[in-house]
Amino acid sequence: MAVLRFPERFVWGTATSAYQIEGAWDEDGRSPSHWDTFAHTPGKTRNGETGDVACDHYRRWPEDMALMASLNIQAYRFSVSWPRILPNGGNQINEAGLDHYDRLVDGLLEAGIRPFITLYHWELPQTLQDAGGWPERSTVDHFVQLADVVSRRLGDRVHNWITHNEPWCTSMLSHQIGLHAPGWRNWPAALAAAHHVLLSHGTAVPAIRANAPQAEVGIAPNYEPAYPLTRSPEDIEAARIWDGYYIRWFNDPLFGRHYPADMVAYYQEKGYLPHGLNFVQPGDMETIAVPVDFIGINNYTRQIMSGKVSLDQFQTAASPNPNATYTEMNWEVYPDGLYDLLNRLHFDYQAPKIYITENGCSYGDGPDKNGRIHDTRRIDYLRSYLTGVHRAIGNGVPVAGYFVWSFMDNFEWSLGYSQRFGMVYVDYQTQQRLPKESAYWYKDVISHNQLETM
Ligand code: GCO
Repeated sequence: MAVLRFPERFVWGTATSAYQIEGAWDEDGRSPSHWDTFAHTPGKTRNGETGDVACDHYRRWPEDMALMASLNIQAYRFSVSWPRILPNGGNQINEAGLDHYDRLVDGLLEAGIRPFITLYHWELPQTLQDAGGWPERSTVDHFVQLADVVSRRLGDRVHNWITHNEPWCTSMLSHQIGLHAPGWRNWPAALAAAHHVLLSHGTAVPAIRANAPQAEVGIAPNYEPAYPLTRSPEDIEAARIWDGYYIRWFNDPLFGRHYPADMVAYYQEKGYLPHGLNFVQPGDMETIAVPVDFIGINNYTRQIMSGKVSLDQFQTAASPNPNATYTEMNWEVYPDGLYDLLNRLHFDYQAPKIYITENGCSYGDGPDKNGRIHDTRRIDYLRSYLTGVHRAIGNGVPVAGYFVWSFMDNFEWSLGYSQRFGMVYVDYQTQQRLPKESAYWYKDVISHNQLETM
C-alpha cells in the first residue's frame, strides 16, 4: 500500500445538474425546457422516463446539503435551470426561480461548501428552441443575458463559474447523433450549434467577470480520448478523426488555434459544411479564445479506434477491449486516459489550471438486507482514476480539484433512471437517500487529503 498526498488546498467536490435532480419542472414559474419536451416525446427516453420529479431536490435541497456537509464535501458543482430564471429565454426574470439559487448558495456557504455554478447544463427554454435553438446565432445573446443575470445576483458569493457543460454534447450528441434534446440528425446544424456554444462562452466570460471580479471563470468540455487499436495507418487515422471530432474541434478554438484544418477538410469532403465555415463572423475566433482561469475536464472513458470511422454510427465507433472492465454504461474503465489528458491539456494546450469537473461511474448496487451498499467497484474506479490524477500532478500539471459525478443517483438523460452514478443511493419511490460505501470512502480521502492505494 502507498499513501498519495494531494496538494494543500486541493478542492474535493461532487457534481450534479439541475434537470437531473431538481424535479418541480413546472413550479414557481419555471417554463419547459427543450429537455422537458424531448423527455415527454414518446420513444426518446428509456420507458418514457422524465425529469418531472427526479430526486425532488428543488424541495429537498436543505437535507441534501446537510448530507453533503456530513460527508465533508468541500465544493459542490451544480447547474442553474435557465427556464426557471428566464422562462422566456431572456428579458423577464422569474424572481422565484432566481431566489431558489440564492438560497441554495447561502445554504452551501453556511455549510462551508464552496459553490461552483454551471450556467448551461442542457436546459434551453423551449421558446428559444422554437426560435431555432443553438444552430441560431441569436441564442448566443440570450445565453449571455442568462450569464449576466445569474452572475449579477450571485457573483458576490460565488467565485467559480463554468459557462458550458460539454459543448460536444450540446452540439453533436444533440444535433448530429440525435440522442439528446432536441434530437436532430443534421450535420450542418450541429456544427453551427458548436460554434454558437463556443461563441456564447467567449462572450459570457467578460460579462461574468464584470459582475464577479474575484471569480474564476472556465468551461467544462467532455474529453473522450481516442487510441488506435494497432499501429496500422488506418487505425491511427481513425483515432485522429475521432480526436478531431470530439476534442480538437472544441479545444483548438478555445485555445486560439481556430478550427482544426484537417477536420474542416474532412467535414467539407463529407458534405457536412455545405457553406463552409459561414457561421464564423469576423472577430468570433478571438472572442472564443478569451483567456479562461481554468479548464474543467469531464472524463469517464476512452475510445479504441480501428478501421474506417463512421461518425454517423456513433455507437459502433468503439472497439471493445477484451482485457478491460466496463461500467454499466458499457464504458471502459481506463484511468490512464485521464492521466494522458491531463498531461496533454497542460503540455500541449497550456491550460492555466485544471479542475476535473466530472469523473465517476455507473454501477447499480443497491442496499443489502442491512441497508448497506457495497459499491466497491465504484471505490476501485475512483481510486484508480485519482491515482492517475496524483501522478499527473507529480508531472507539474496544475490540477486544482476533483469532482465526483455524481453526488446522488439521478436522471441519466435518455437512459432515464436505469444508471446509478451516485455516491448516495436514491430510492425513487420514497426519495430516501442512503450513502453508499463509496461516500464514506470519499469522506475519508477528503478528511486526510490523501489516497491509500492497494
Ligand atoms: C454528462 C453530464 C452528466 C452525465 C454524466 C454521466 O456529462 O454527460 O455532464 O449529466 O450524467 O456525464 O453520463
